[in-house]
Amino acid sequence: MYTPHLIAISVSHYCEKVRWALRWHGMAYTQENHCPIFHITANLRQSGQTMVPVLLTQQGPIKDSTEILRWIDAQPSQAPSLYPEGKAQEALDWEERFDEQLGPHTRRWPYFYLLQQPELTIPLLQNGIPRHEARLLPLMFPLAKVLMSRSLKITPDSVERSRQKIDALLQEVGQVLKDGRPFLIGETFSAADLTFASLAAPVLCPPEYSVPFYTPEQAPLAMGDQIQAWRTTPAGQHALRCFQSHYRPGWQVANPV
Ligand SMILES: N[C@@H](CCC(=O)N[C@@H](CS)C(=O)NCC(=O)O)C(=O)O
Repeated sequence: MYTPHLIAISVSHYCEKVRWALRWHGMAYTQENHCPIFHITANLRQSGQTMVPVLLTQQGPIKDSTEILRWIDAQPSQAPSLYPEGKAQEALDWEERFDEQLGPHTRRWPYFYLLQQPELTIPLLQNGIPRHEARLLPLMFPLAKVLMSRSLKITPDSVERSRQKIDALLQEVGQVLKDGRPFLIGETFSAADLTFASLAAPVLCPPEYSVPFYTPEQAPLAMGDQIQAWRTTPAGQHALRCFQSHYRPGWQVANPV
């Protein structure tokens, strides 16, 4: 019996989305976590490309968090489907929207602040990664900072645009929830809520997240204030509630392995 193997960047919110789905369905899996840059060789070797998450399965590597969720959801499980009958397309539409329009911005916006704060960021990236990566990371940090700023296209203007996009999407989600529905597609928790909560996590810092985030108090002032403000929005509250009530912990890690 082949156990699926997850290749991840430990702090990545797209990887958190997959971890959440694996645990939702109680699926046994093994995993390896890397910090950015170091993930490249391990991933290239095993899946032929660099982006994570990747789930290695008996059928081969599955890339892209949405493809992975759909594969996990199609396996035998006691848990309710994340794509409920009759609402599957609606859940998938939300999921794809969050993947494309939320995830990139909730990554760029915090990294703008974090890459200027090695004392906060290095321990965050060291969670769960191999010891040799953890030891090399402080030496590599200046290079990682340049490469990540470039690949995430971090500039003061792009960061402000990301802040506005996060704001707009949180407002839209708040509007949808205004009729009192407990979840985005109605009465049932689905891939839509799971994706929204996972991908919003870097700007809300839920305490349940697999990797212990910075708290708003530890973050630089402008960042901490914005996190506090987003936490109090109806959409922010919804994401935090999903973590409290529908997140199945199982991999909390604080040290290099
Ligand atoms: N659409 C992809 C996005 C995944 C993604 O952006 N992954 C980032 C980490 S958060 C990544 O692997 N970046 C490094 C790289 O591309 O080499 C998904 O849903 O899985």
